[in-house]
Amino acid sequence: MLFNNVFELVSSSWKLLNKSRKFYLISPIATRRSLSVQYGNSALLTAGAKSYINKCVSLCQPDRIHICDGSADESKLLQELMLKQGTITRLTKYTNCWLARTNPADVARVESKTFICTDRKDQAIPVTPNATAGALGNWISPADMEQAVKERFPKSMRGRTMYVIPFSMGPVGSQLSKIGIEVTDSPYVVESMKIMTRVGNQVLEKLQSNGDEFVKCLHSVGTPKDRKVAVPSWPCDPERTIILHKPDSNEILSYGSGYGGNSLLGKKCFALRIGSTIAKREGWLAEHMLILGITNPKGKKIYIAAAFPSACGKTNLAMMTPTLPGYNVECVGDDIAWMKFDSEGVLRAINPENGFFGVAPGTAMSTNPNAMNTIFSNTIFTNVASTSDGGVYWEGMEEPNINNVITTDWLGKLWSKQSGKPAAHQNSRFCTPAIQCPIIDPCWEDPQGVPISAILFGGRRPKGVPLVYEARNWSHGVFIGAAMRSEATAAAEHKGKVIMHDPFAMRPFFGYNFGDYLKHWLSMEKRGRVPKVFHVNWFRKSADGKFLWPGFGDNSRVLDWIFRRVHEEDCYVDSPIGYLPSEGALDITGLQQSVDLKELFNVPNDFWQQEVNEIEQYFKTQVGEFLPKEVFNELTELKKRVNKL
Ligand code: GTP
Ligand code: SPV
Ligand code: MN
Repeated sequence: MLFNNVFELVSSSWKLLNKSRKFYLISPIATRRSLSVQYGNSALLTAGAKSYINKCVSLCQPDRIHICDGSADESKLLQELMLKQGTITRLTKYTNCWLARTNPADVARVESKTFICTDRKDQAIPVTPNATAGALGNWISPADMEQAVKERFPKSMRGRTMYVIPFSMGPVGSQLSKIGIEVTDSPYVVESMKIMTRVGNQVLEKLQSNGDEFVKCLHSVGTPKDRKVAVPSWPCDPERTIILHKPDSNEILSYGSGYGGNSLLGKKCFALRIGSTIAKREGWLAEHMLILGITNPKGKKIYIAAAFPSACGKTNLAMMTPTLPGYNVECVGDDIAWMKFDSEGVLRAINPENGFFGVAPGTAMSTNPNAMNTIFSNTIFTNVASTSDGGVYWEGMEEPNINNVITTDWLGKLWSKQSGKPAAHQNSRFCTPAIQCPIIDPCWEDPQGVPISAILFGGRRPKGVPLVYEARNWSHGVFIGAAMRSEATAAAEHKGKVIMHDPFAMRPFFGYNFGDYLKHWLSMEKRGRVPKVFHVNWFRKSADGKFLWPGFGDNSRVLDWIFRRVHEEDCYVDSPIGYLPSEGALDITGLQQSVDLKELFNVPNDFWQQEVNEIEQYFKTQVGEFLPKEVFNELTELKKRVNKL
């Protein structure tokens, strides 16, 4: 057990006792510090929780402990504190809304500093002679992880309060849900976790009855080695940031960053990386997918899950307003799906989250009115611009009054459109309760989950990839997921617009070897009735660089075709890459702009020959012997079909 080792290294003989809501840290070596629980009820803690907190206290040595109860009073307290520290400002134009400006060096996930720790390297990533570092995740040995922890966490919470956040991923009490405890020194993380997950005493009560099983999540914003905190209102240690996962013991340790997926550990770290390893063990799927319900004009409803890489349109699709008359879309989740076959062989999905941590730029009444109608109460905005009337602003927001107010950009500097600089950071976000979404699905908290009829894969493909095509069968669908590529976005540290491989939109989020992940996906066919699989691309561009497809609400036209295919309507034609909508099958009646359908559905020979070669090269160099033969066979078949083009 890594923690025990670290614990022993730091101070083997410290003990923490719980006496009538007080912790006493007792050291037999002279010093005797008492550590008070300044907030919360420690009597509710299970033995396992106490022991974990004990270890975190010994390691990080905070000055105070705060056990979160998830209440509104607690939020008030922490908001006041963050106001005083300058971490947030109040957005007076709205109700209970806040703006945080981060250290400009801490604005996105850092994939290169994110590691999976297993005994053997090939348990975490495919090991091949020519693999590119980080292409399918990063591995760290147990010894190196221990060293990394030892170099960063000891005393990292000195002078700070340690917050203990008991949280549930998924509705409390659902068979599909899992519990975590995040220990952090950031009140911003506490308030964000209270939006993004279910936090509070009900979770501790559940722990009492579930065998005290929880994912251990330790987070510290840290302090730079030279102790010079560049932005005191947003402490962090970008140089030494590291995000560590130990699937064997369900542990996460994150140091140095307060931002998004680096610090809200329920999200990518737990629900995807640790989640995917638990899912593998228990026979289900933890995926980077939105979940939506769609009802057709006849009143028939299906649920769809869709995997697009970060900043590629999940939130927008999950909340879309269909332009196709008679259709209705409802939102179950916008980022993560946990899916499991029930006893009848139906694939059921829950959204393990409780809120949306959505990309702000581009969010507008014209593109995503449901998001706009969600986010102006009880929301924490991060790195957007603010206006002198107490509001927010970002690129694409369509703010008619923007010229009548003074705007301050995400860096805290006066801003004007003429400056040519973006007002909001490209990866600026809103953190908002899901329940406020006007189209939240009536079953979004159903403990059974919702039945999934179709799975979509997609990405930003400016060239060659049609608007939509359907997989021939399950293994072809798994191949399409494995072969996914997309333009890099600002959600992580990647620069430029290179087309990156991002299989299943999970490249940064696999908790175990991608080859084994593919085998697990292939095995689903034996477990129940698998959904139909599709690939979509809203982002194809014309020669002059304009999007060929209007996207957003008009994506309902694609969902309509998918809906009909799920019901086996004969509205497709075969193509080398999969099934395409047959002539006239894509409903474009009432489309506001003229669309070059020929270009949008073109499958260019030279492009696909190149694409196939690229996929082959990728599989060879990055996945090697770990690639299941079924997936290799799909590639061979595609190659044959494409070469006949
Ligand atoms: P993460 O939260 O990082 O996982 O991102 P996401 O997949 O939820 O992406 P999101 O829906 O926030 O979209 C990211 C960006 O893509 C926003 O700026 C959107 O405006 C833009 N976008 C989303 N859907 C479409 C679309 O159909 N067409 C076009 N052109 N842009 C879109
Ligand atoms: C993503 O990058 O896919 C996100 C944002 O959803 S973060 O929570 O930072 O991972
Ligand atoms: Mn995401």
